[in-house]
Amino acid sequence: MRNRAISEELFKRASAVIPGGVNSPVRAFKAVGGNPVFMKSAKGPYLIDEDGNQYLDFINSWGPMILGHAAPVVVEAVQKVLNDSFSFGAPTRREVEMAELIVSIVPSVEVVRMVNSGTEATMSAVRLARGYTGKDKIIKFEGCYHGHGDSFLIAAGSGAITHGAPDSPGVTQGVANDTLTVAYNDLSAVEQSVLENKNKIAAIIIEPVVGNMGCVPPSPGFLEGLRKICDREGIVLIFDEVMTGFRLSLGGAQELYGVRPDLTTMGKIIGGGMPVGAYGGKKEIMQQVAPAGKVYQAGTLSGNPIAMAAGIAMLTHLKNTPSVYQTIEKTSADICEGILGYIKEKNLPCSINRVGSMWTLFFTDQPVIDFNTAKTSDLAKFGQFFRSMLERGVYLAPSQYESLFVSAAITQEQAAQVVQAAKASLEEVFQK
Ligand code: HOZ
Repeated sequence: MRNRAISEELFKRASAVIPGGVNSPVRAFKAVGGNPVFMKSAKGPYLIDEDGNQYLDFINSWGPMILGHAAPVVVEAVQKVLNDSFSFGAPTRREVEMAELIVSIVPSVEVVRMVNSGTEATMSAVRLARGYTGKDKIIKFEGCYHGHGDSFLIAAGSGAITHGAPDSPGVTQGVANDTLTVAYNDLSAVEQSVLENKNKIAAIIIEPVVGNMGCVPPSPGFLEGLRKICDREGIVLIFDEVMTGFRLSLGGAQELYGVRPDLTTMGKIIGGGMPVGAYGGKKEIMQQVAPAGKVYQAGTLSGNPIAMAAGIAMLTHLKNTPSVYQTIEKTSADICEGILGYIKEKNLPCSINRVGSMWTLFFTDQPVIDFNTAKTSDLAKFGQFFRSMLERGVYLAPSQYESLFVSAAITQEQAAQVVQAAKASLEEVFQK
């Protein structure tokens, strides 16, 4: 057993002054057993904890660290601007450069507004869709998670389901009434909901590839079908690309699947690890945002100059280095095929979903296509697997209902080590 005495001590102190000892529920180990590990530093593919233990990282800050930790290109860009002050509350050149960069990369985005997190982006995009259409209701998909805005904490995935509150207390009935939920990948359920709420739906918001009930890809034709329904009914289609943007391809899931949403929400990679989000889309809709239009949205730190420097460096690097996407695809494929080979050989009740560098090993033999099938997973076995991998120096998301993220910093040799660790852990879990 690894020594984590300092982590244990910090968790004890944290629990006295921070709810649950963590500043975001997904960091807690409640669902997998044990206490969270406190990290001290990270470099490339490795996290190093307060006790000096080293882990190959498959969370990568829940997505942003696509190049691995402390990527020199991002570190240098931040170092260069640190002495120019941290915030102005006035426009800066870097915000213009960032907006131009995003518009040049994300296929459907003509105009973009910077915010500070993915949650802010999704809340703002939905308000905009309501202001633009003059309608109130939204459709979201069961198990999708779009940050912690009230409208989205209905049948929510990620930490909400992990900690047993997919419908959070504190969300008013009025807000809940305006959020309609349907099963992911079920186009006829969407048609039915739209029919029952004719001319009342402002937006359909979706993770085009879900990360928040574990990784779940869209069925062929599903995203295209949503596009058609939205066009026919005058509904704003919002792709939440906070996780998938700049990851599944440079232009995100919308580029990968060739479906253009009306609005896109972004976060994670866009800030290179700094707190950055953005929402953007068709000019006609985005021009409704204040002060161009009347839909109000604001932020003291929006477009923060240090965060913009990190984001510009990250996006510029990705734009100029297509090999990043080849690398993470190959590493992810090698790892998943290696583990899947073992699952088949031993006939284990497990399955893997993968799209590019997002993947989840589910402890169920059912194909996971939506929230209900994700929930057939054996959570106790997942917990055992998680703890075993942690002991073997591999840091996974402490929940079955999360996607893992692969960075370009992982070498072929390290990928092979992860496969070996997974085989040994599966052997332990199933005692075969
Ligand atoms: N939304 C991410 C997990 N699926 C990470 C952010 C968080 O909830 O802390």
